[in-house]
Formats: sequence, C-alpha cells, structure tokens
Amino acid sequence: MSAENHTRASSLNRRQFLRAAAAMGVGGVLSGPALSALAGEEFTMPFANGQRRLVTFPQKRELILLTTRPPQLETPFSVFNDGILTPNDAFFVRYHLANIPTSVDTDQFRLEVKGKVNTSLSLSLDDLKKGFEPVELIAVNQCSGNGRGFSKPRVAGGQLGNGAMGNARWKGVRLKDILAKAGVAAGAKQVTFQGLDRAPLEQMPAFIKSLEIDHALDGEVMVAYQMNGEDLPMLNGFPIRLVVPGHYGTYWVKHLNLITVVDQDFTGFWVAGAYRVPDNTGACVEPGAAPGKTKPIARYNVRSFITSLGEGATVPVGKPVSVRGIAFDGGYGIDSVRFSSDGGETWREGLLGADSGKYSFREWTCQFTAPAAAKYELKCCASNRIGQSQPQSPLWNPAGYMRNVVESVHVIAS
Ligand SMILES: Nc1nc2c(c(=O)[nH]1)N[C@H]1C(S)=C(S)[C@@H](COP(=O)(O)O)O[C@H]1N2
Ligand SMILES: [Mo]
Repeated sequence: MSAENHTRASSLNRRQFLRAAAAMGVGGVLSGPALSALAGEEFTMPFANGQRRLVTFPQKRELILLTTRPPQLETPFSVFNDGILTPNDAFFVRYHLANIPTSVDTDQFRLEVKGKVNTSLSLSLDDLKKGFEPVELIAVNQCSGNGRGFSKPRVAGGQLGNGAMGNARWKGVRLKDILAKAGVAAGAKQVTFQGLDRAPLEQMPAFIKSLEIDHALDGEVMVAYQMNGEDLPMLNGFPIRLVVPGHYGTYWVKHLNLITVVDQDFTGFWVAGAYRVPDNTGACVEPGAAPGKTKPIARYNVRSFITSLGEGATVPVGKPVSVRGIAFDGGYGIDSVRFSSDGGETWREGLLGADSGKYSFREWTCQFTAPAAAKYELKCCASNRIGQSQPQSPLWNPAGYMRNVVESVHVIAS
C-alpha cells in the first residue's frame, strides 16, 4: 500500500470518528453521557447488574455496551452463528485506559524496537509491509474475563456474557522476524509491548504487557496490520496490534508502537498485579476463597458453545434439527465435540466442520430430534488433541477468569 493510501485510510478513520463524535455532541472525544444519541435497544443479560443497551461506535455495528470511557463492547452472541470468522464491525472491544487513540497519522506512525537489541529500529508501516514476509493466521482473541458475569459467587470486574471473544484471519509479520532484524542481544529474557493508549492520570500504570523471549521468538506471535482482509478497525488496534495465538486477549496489545527487549522479568502492574490466576491446573480456588499463589494467565482452556439455538428457543417435536456451534482451545486443536439433549445424562459425538487451523473456532453440528413436547437441556462438551476438556460444573477464581464450564441451552419442543 502506498503512503498516499495510508493517509487516505487514516483520514477516513478520523472522519468516521469525528462524525460519530459529533453525533454524540462531544466534539472529537468519545465519552459517556452524550452517547445515548447512538444508543439502541435495552435488554438484560441473565445475571445481576445485567442491564445493557446496544450502541453503535465508529466502524462498529450495534454491540453490547459495557463501558463508554474507555469503550468496552461485547459481541451479541447470535453473531457467532453467522460463520466461524467474526466480522470486524462485530468484533468485541476491550480497553483499560481512558485515553485511546481516535485517529493515527499513518505517515508519522513508527514501531520502535529497542532495549537489549544490537540495533534499535524505528519501522514505518511501509517498512513493516514491504520489509518482512507477510503471514496469515486464523486465531481466536478471547478476553480473560469472557463469561465473568456468570460467576457465582459474583466477582468484581466487567460483568461480561460470552461475547468477549472473536475469531479473525490476521495478516501481518512475524515478531520473530522483526526481532531478528534488530538482533536480540545476549542476556535477553523477556520482551515488553506498549501501544498508543494512555492513562488519564500519570500515576496510573501504563498498559504494558510482556512475553518470555522464547515465546516472542516462536514464529507464531505476529504484529498484525490486517484483520479479515481489511485494515484493523481503530477500536481493535489500528494500525497494528500484537497477535498471540492461543493466549488470552490481554497480551494482544493494540496500537502497538513500542517493543522493548529486557534482561529481567518485567514487573509492571498489568503483569505482576493483574491478569494472574491461581497457580494450579484448574486455575481455581474454592468459591469465595483467596487465590493463594498465582501465575500470569496464559493459554485458553477448551470451550464450546451452541450457537444455533438461544436460551428458550422452540424446536419442533419429531422433526430432526441440526444443532450447530463452535469450539476452540489454546492451540492444540479441537478433536471432538459431544452433544447432550438430556442435561448431560447421555452424550453423542458431533460432526466437526472444516479445520481452519488449531487456533481458530471449529464448527460442529449434531442432529437432534425432540421425541415429545417438553423442555430439553442441551449441552456440548469439547476436547482437544492433548485430551483437555471442559468441567461439568464451573471452576471459580476471584477475577472470574478462564470460564470454561459446559454451558446449557434450554429449549422447548412444541
Ligand atoms: N493498547 C491496548 N491493547 C490492549 C488492551 C488495552 O487496554 N490497551 N486490552 C487488552 C485486552 S485485556 C484484550 S481482551 C484485548 C481485546 O482486543 P479487542 O479490543 O481488539 O477485542 O486487547 C488487549 N490489548
Ligand atoms: Mo481482556
């Protein structure tokens, strides 16, 4: 893409933002109270404090509003039944710090690479796109707190349903190739990542994440400039973001502009003080208990969902229905999804859809014929190639991270 095109793309983003901001009556700043100008339908999620409305942000269709400053938007669950790729305009949005970029000058933008490297780099978007081999990968981005709103007992934090996840085809360059160009110096231990967003107050910790050097060099971690064949939406990290396949969204730093190779364990707040889980196999403790020893959150556990039928849907009696859903894991690959129509008493093997890679959503289907007019509890349970599966009852931790219980959908046959 030429520099001129970059400029055009960025001014389009800027125009779109200004137009939306003007509609909200707040002059270029995305903020709270006036947002109702673009607010739509109100509804209630099935847990405490679940009152939500649908809102439209720039480059986004109507999404479920969690907070406005910064924007935190959840994907309506029905979107996951439309296909295994989540459209850019439906992709969820998560931020921590209130000052987020609403436009980026793509000519001026640079990705800096420094710290324990032989040569510091300052890469333009053109340098990235022309100077390195492009790679593509379909991968799920899921927030650590996806489904947190269902935690019992209730936990602090954004009360999310299951829409804080999405699956996209990412295009970019290997982090490994960028680091090779800079030359990783002896003693390198970790790599830290920061983007353009800022805390409103200086005392608040910057959003900086870290990966172990071996992980950063694994050839899979990517600096992505495209999502589903288009520029990243502004709210999903325009112009570039980190993609850390199989790992929770917290590592997928948006608007990435600073990579630093360090020779010690990074101790910043967002690694040492947040996004930590109990240091045991289930990453769980007794409900209500303190976490004890913790470790940084890492790979996704196995999850699966029914997407074709929502809670309370009706199905015909005596006629086969093809129940459809999705499954994914932390990158080993799904190898089976079982389906139950009697609340988990008996299970049948579902049929897996096309394999789009071990980091992608995988579609599954299973035929279901309701024998009589009654209420049925439908469930699905996936397992992956290394034998990991989903618990039948929920595991609990104080932050409501890593929910992966076998979920239920109740339907009525009539
Ligand atoms: N710069 C920046 N990157 C960020 C964050 C952030 O607050 N700032 N949040 C992270 C978290 S916790 C998640 S879940 C993902 C969400 O990605 P999305 O907003 O594109 O869906 O972005 C990650 N990258
Ligand atoms: Mo997250």
